Amino acid sequence: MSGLFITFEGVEGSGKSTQIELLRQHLAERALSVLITREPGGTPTAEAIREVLLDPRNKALAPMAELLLYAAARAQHVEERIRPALDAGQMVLCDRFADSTTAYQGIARGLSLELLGEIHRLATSNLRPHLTFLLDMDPELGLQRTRERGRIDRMEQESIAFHRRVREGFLAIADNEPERVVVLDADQELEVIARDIRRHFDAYLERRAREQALAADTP
Ligand code: T5A
Repeated sequence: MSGLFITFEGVEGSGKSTQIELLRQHLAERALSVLITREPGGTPTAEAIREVLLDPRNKALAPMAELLLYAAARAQHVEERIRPALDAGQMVLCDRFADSTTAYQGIARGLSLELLGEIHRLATSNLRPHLTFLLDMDPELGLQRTRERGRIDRMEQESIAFHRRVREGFLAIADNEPERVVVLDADQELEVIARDIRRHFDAYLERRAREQALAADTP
C-alpha cells in the first residue's frame, strides 16, 4: 500500500463534508488527484446499507446489528474502493471511518472496544488512516446545523447525552493517538479551519517525504 489515507471525523454537522471539499479544491490547484468517499457508503452495496442505518423508521435496530451493518459496509468499501485506490498510490479522503465506530458504537453505545477491534481486523485487515482530522465542537451546535437542513436521520435522533459521549469518545481517541489525530476547533469560520487543515496536511506530507528519503538511504 503506497497511497495516503486521510479521514475526517467529528460529531454530527461538524463540517467534515465541507472541509473535505475545501481540501479537494486546494489539492486540485496543486494538480493532485484524490478519491473522495464517505462512510457508511462509498459503493452501491455500502450505500444501500447506509439507507438502512440512517432510516429513522429503523428505531428498533439492535446495537449489535448496527455495529455489524457498519462493519459490513466498511468491509465492502475497503475491498472495492479504498484499498485498490491506495494500492494504486492514490490519495483517499474519507468522511468518517473506524474512529466513528469506536466513538458511536463503542464509547456512546457501550459495546466492547475489544470486540470492535476484532471486527475491524476481520472487516478491513486492520486498515488504519495515516492522518485524521477531528473536527471538534459542542454536539448541540452541530445538531442545530444539521436540523437547519430539514431532515433528521436515525442517529441524529439520539439524545444529546449520547452525542456528548460520542464527542468524548473522539477526544479520547485523539489523546491516545496524537501522532495520527489532529484536533481542530470546528466552531470557527470555514476558511480558518480550512487553513489549519492545509497547514497540518502540508506538514504531514513533508514529514512523510523526509521519512521516505531516510528509509531509502538506509542500507
Ligand atoms: N456512524 C458512522 C456510526 O455510528 N458508526 C460508524 O462507524 C460510522 C462510519 C452518518 C452517521 O452514521 C454514524 C455517524 C452519523 O450519525 P452522515 O449523514 O454521514 O451520517 O452524518 P455526518 O457525517 O455527521 O454528516 P453531516 O453532513 O451531518 O455532517 P458534516 O459532514 O460534518 O457537516 P457538513 O459539512 O455537511 O456541514 C453541516 C452544515 O453546517 C454548515 C454547512 O454549510 C452545512 O449546512 N457548516 C458550517 N456552518 C458554520 N460554520 C462552519 N465552520 C461550518 N461548517 C459547516
